[in-house]
Amino acid sequence: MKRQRLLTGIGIVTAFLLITLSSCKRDDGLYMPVAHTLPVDADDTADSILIKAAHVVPTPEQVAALQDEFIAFVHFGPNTFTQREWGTGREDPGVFDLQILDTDQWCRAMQAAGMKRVIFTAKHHDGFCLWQSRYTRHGVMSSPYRSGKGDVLKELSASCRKYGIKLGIYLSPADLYQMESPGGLYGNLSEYTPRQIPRPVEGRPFENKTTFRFVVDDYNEYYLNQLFELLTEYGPIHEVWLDGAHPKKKGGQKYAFRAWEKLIRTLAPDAVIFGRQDIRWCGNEAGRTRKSEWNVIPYSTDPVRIDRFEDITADSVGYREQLLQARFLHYQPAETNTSIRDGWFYRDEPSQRVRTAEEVYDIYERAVGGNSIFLLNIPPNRQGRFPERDVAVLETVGRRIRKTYGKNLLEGARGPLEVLDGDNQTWMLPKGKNRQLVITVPRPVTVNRFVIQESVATHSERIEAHALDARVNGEWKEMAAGTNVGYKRILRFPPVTSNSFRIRILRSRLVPAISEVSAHFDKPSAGIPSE
Ligand code: FUL
Repeated sequence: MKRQRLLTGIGIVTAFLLITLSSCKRDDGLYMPVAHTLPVDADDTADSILIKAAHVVPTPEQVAALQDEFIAFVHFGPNTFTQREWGTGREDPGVFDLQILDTDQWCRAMQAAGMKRVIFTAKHHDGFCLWQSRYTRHGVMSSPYRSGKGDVLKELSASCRKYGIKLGIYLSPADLYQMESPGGLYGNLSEYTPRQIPRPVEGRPFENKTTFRFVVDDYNEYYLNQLFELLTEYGPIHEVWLDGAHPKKKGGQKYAFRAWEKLIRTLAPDAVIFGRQDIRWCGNEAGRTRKSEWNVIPYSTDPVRIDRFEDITADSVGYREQLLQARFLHYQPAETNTSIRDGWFYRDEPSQRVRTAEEVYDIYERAVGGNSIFLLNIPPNRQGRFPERDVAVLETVGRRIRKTYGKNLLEGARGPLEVLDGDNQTWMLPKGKNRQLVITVPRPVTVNRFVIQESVATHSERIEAHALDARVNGEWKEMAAGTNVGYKRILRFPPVTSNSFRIRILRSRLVPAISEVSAHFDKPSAGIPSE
């Protein structure tokens, strides 16, 4: 729970009030602390549940993940060479016939696109390890790459440092090699006994001397030992991606997630965990986004205690009506994950379809501008590089994002915009029907995008419906309407020229707090809807 206290639902008499949150309190003298998870109690009413929902805020690591906005996914491994999507676990490590690798080129392309972090498949479902693990021979150590001395993750980690990109790891819980090979540890029905993590390996000491003791079975010990290597020897790790897919199952293998979590929180305090309570899957792999992507999510059991998270795939999640059924309210942003290519792994040229820059830019605006994180996969080819076609798309998309969003056309505006800069500065919109922000710029501007952000870190997400008007020929004309806002909403609409704009809040949970408003012009292009 955060110590910060905040305003809960009092009416503000003045129209636009700049406040510093530390000075906020309710007029009845009561405080309601913000939290990342809040229980719904038996005596809660519909109103008090909504007040609670309006106090559920992200952790600092979730805020950082949201602010990274556009991030990269890299699927690489034996599948790149066998041209499969799912390996079998019975591949000879020799198939990973990598001769050259250029992770600097990956990072340059990510940088050109404006991506801030990358999640790398250190181990996919086939169990092949792309780093020099002490705990298996099934990986780069048995491949031709640098005569078995290569370490793909180490090279990527060095490039990330060089280009200022944060690193995350995908360590598939499903492991077909450990399932299928003689003596494999996955589902081997071994006993749960106390084990020391990391298990010492002769001649391969760890610099980090932290040790853990967990009661786990063989596969969980293996997984924890590998997590220890990844989280201590490859620079700060910002995300641990726990994939939910299982090509096969064996022996009723369970995952000791609470032990994994303890190890991750201790060794990688900046990391968010995908697939568990920190970040959720958006529910599809096609780049589709929901009309309203709420991040305050209803749970029937305490998300801080459960270790199995069901996929949330429904069209509507976190609406008012759904919150009223909740036993717990929890902040959990979605990642919109999709691939730039048809499939997660590189297959071939030119038949493997690559998304156009138009498509990627459209998903960017819907995902980032729809309160989620955009995780785009770019699979390296068999020459260890991002393919040229994919790089061209990333460069075009990055240029367009910078061109459109790099400049706020409301600069120099009169009124509340003057007080927008700085931390903890927020517009609290007044209570009642007349909640609106009027923004006037000195000279008319032509715009077709508006960005609105709520102060989610301190005031949660509260806006449920809003509209944008522009003053044209002395009359207000509605240009766009949307539902929730949260971390960020991008409104897209046909170009309009005006020097006065108005944001109307039509429905909200408590008094909404807006931290940022900006207007932009995106050069219209066929294929991207203006909505
Ligand atoms: C899925 C996996 O099965 C795919 O291979 C891919 O890694 C995707 C991102 O997640 O669950």
